[in-house]
Amino acid sequence: MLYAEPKHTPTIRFINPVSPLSTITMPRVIQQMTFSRKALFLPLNLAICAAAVPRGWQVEIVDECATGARHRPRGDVDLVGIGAMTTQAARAYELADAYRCLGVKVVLGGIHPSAMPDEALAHCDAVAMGDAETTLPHMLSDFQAGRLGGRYNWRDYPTRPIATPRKDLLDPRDYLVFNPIQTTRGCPHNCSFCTTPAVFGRKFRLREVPDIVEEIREAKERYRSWCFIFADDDFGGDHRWALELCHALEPLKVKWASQCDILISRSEKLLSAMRRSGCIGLILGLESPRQAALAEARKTYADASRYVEQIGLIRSYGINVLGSFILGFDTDDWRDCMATCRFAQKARLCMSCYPILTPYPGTPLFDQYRRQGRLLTTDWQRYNGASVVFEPARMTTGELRHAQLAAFTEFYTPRSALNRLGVWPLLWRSWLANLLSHRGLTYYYGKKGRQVPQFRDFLDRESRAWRYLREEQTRSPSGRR
Ligand code: B12
Repeated sequence: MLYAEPKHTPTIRFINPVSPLSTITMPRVIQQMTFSRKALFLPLNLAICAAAVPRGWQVEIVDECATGARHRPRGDVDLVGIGAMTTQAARAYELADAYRCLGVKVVLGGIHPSAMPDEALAHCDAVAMGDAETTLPHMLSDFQAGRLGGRYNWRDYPTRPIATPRKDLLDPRDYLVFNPIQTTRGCPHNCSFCTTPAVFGRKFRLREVPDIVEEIREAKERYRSWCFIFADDDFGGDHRWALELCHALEPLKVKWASQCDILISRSEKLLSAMRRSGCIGLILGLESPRQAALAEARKTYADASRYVEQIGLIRSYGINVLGSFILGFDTDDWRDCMATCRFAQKARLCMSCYPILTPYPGTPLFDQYRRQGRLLTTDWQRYNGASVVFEPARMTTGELRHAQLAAFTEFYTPRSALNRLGVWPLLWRSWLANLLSHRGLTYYYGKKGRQVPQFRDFLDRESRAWRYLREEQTRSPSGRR
């Protein structure tokens, strides 16, 4: 009697590496404040990779940010796929090396390997540059034919539509944001610090509207989700398409927030449709209230002198504005950083953030600082927006970091929140977020026995805060100056 060999179903394991110095790994205090959610965002990149795997494969996702433990490589799979933003690169390489020692083939993908394919190839068998929807099917068929290797660049193949992520492979209880949804990909602008145009080009891609509606409908039914984050670079990159999407969202009766550019304020028709479709907030990449800094960042489409008016217009449609600023441009000194914080307060932003300028690999800024010999480190873990990894022009590294911390603490004081948010109408979500941010910051400094950083410390270099800064600078590898 002849027995047929049982058919082997190949297995691919996708891994989201932990990144201890970044906000994707939640600090314990935030875990406690958020009903013990383990990670901030569901790893959308890997859920989409899983959706791009052809039939006939078994797929699993390991998210180190959610398991809370470092994954121990095991040789029980056929192929491993690891995704990485820059802060995750070191751990991604460590995992890739360990799997290859076990004889398991590894592919690396995501933003960092796309920007640094040669560096990544030293740790894996093949690197995916750009969209998994386009590259992964070719990689898997090459793997099965025994010829997997080298670079798979999405630009070399016909582009495929943005896939619907396999969220069923992850546990909703682990994530604060379980339903990030990508509605567009890419960005039509070309800012010098931004990875998106540098790595994915400036072609702005739009997802099929019925696919987005279906993903939301399913999330409502299956996970009882009612609030969604559109994890786009620029939701408003194409106003006509955004309008079409808003009309399709209206009957779903959900709330949503996204990220977009200030040019959204040009179209009141769109703002009104956004509000009707459930938009409650927008993150705007404002970068700086000074035109000189915007010019330096090649953000040529933005006019800082109109920011207050444009923000006011967006807010008049009942849409909250979270402003994202960058500190550390060559034209910034500490007083400019303070002016940025004061601007955010004056513009009555509901929330704001102040990452330190970071020259991500692949960007024109990275090339410029490398040419100028101003990169202080290529320890990618520190490319997290909270470390100074380059030589600033008009501040020391310590001053820049102190200005960032002062901006955060001064923006979120209860008095600042009262001036910005008022008491009526009660913006309870914004109030809650502001109070939690303030509480988190004071708890952090209290626990460390540190004085809360303020801008006035710059005037008193003998203060306790300043002494701490000097000590920290001698300890920190990037605190050379
Ligand atoms: C949502 C978001 C976040 C979330 C968390 C995201 C997460 N995954 O946990 C939060 C708010 C926490 C966050 C924080 C930060 N973020 Co962020 N974020 C985003 C945003 C808007 C969407 C991310 C996303 O889900 N994209 C959707 C997925 C599907 O896209 P993708 O990751 O590119 O994946 C595709 C391909 O790359 C590829 N792929 C990806 N992985 C793999 C793996 C394999 C094996 C294969 C084959 C293919 C593959 O296929 C995928 C599908 O096509 C992006 C913008 C963007 N364009 O991605 C910025 C972005 C990723 N963030 C960025 C930055 C700078 C940060 C911060 C450092 C900001 C700061 N200064 O504080 C922090 C820290 C994050 C960190 N890792 O340290 C940069 C990353 C730059 C870089 N070189 O790493 C981006 C690109 C923004 C930008 N335009 O510069 N972020």
